[in-house]
Amino acid sequence: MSEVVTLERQGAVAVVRVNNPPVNALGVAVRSGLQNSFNAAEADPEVKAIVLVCDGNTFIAGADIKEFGKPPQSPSLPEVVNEIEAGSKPSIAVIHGTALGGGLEVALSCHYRIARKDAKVGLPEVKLGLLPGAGGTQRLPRVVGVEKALDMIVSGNPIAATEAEQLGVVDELFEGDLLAAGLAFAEKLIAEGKGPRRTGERTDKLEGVDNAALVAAKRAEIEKKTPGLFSPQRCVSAVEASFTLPLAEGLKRERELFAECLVSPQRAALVHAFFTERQASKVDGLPADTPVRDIKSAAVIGGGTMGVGIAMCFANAGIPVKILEISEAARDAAIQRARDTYGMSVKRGSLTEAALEKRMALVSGITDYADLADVDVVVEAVFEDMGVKQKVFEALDAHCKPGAILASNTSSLDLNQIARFTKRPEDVVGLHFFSPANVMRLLEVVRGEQTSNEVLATAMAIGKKLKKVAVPVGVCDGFVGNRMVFQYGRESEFLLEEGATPEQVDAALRKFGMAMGPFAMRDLSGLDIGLAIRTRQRQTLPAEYKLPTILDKMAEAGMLGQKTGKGFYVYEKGSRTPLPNPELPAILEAASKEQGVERRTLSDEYIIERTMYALINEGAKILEEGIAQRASDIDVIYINGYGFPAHQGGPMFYADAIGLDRVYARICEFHEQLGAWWKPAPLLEKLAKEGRKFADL
Ligand code: 3H9
Repeated sequence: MSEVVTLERQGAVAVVRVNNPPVNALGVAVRSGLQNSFNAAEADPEVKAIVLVCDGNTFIAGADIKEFGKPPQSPSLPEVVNEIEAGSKPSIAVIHGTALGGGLEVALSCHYRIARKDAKVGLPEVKLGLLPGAGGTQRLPRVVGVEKALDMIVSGNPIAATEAEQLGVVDELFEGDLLAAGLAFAEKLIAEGKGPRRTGERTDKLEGVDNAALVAAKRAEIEKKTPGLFSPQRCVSAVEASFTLPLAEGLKRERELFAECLVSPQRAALVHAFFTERQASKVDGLPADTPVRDIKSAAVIGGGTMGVGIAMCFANAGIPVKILEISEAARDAAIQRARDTYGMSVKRGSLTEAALEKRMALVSGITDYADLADVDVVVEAVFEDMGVKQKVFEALDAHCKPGAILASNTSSLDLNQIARFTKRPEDVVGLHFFSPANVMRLLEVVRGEQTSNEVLATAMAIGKKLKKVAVPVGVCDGFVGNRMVFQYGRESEFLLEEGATPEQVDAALRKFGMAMGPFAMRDLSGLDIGLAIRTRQRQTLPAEYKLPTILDKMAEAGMLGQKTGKGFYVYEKGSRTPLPNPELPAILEAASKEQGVERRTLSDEYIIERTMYALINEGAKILEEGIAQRASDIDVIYINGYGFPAHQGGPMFYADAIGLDRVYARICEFHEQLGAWWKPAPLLEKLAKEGRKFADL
């Protein structure tokens, strides 16, 4: 018998134990181990009930994602779960941590389920471009009804154990020891003479409800919210089979739909996004035994939107945080801003009043650098001006204790120069949060030329503690994300000057999957943002690097976006709904004329090429310069910080999927037609000519 699954007997109860770290995924060894153990327990005349329990932090967290795309190995999971359900002795799944995907499907094939109070259960397959493929779409509706099953399967979001109990997904909640709880439940079943209770045989929850109407409504909702996604509609089709077909045929239909998802490019992209997000936290060349400093307290310099958002991240993680401002009024305003922002979450129902008070108790305001003497990490979030940063870092150097981490949230300034304002450049690191910092998951951890390994490792650990996706990057103008988005923004603006409208560009990119179009995004962040950077670039860039002027023209006319009610779109008072800006066509005409460009019709495909290939070309340069460690880190940055669709895998994965030879050839054409900005990255040229991919690096 496989050692990842063991079987032992405790009186009349057989205990099947899974021990496959880190998350007890259902690789082939676990599947065959489960099959063998349940068969052996079935065959043992002394056994009256079977308990399934897992070692480590969690129950089974799903199929082994690493096996997708490889030749299938027997036994398959559907085979295993069908056998468990068919068993003649009552079986009990004892859930702790998370029972996800195939893990919940195994639990649903057991005849009873109990869960530790802090556990979660769910079917998150849709987030990987799949659907539950081992009976989840047939068994869950039989337990919770079609409406709730559709919600869980199409959203992929897990539910807490308490809700699972209310819904009947689990029979009982427990606290404390897993095995003791499992054995007690099993002995109770034996004493009461209870036999198997097979989910697949139930039909009560499928009756007396207009399930067809629920399915139609869900389809319409998906069509509206995520029209470009492959697997959600198939999830619905699979659930539909639970009430239109007998179990065996429903399971067959589920398998067919699962197989369609398995070979879809979106599944490959989403699995890439899953693994690369985890890989990004690993810093190449950083020894595994690098010590990590203890972070028990924090401070933020500057109580603007960014500073307060960063302070909230620490408070959310239970770390006391001070906000330093220059005056008492500014300090009090910062504290109020934090309270108001939490207050909005309370209004939305995502935070309780008590949790708000608990978090606010961790946030304090100060005006004196001397009060920073005891903090473990300081994040500077002041105005983007080197002179201002110099004053802050000199003061930090004077007041912070030895060993404190001095971090800058700069998004474009030279971190190495900032570090030199202190006598301890090895303690200086960049922590580049994205706005709103308390919401956005991405954190670029900027490694300066003198940042020590210990400080880098601690900065990555801080990212994890704050529940961010922390990605290490090197020093350059804009680091990875903003350096690339500059290329994307510039091309979008050129497209307007060549004949496109903001509506067309935004719609094309949203159809591609971007969370927001570039112009709706510009209106949100404000057209004056980056004005200083553009002015500096105009002065320093060689003459052949032309910049679009549309943004500056609009900013000069006072069209700053949502904050002035007018930008690329107009916004009625109190509304964020973009409406066409009637003054824009004349401004676009004038800008085209000024650039000497004849306005023409541009296709959506062309819009995608211009914007995406600009990202890819810059990404290749960033890789070559070593600013990002891996192509996949760039993907992680783009997905988590810039609304890039995970189902396209990130810009570099997208390039690999198209084929670098094709991308390179098109960039060469653009270079010829559009000039200097399009000079192909040497790395892209090399890989294209060698027939390789970014993923091969
Ligand atoms: C499925 O079940 C299909 C079935 O319906 C049908 C089949 C026929 N496989 O996230 P963490 C690794 S689809 C392989 O950092 P946490 C992960 O890469 C599956 N590996 O920990 C990482 O490795 P490393 C449905 C996996 O505590 C390590 O485990 N299930 C898997 O923050 C730790 O992961 C899911 O989609 C896996 N399934 O969070 C659940 N899962 O250390 C996916 C994790 O080398 N998993 N790894 O970087 C999760 O959501 C989280 O990992 C979990 C733990 C919440 C479980």
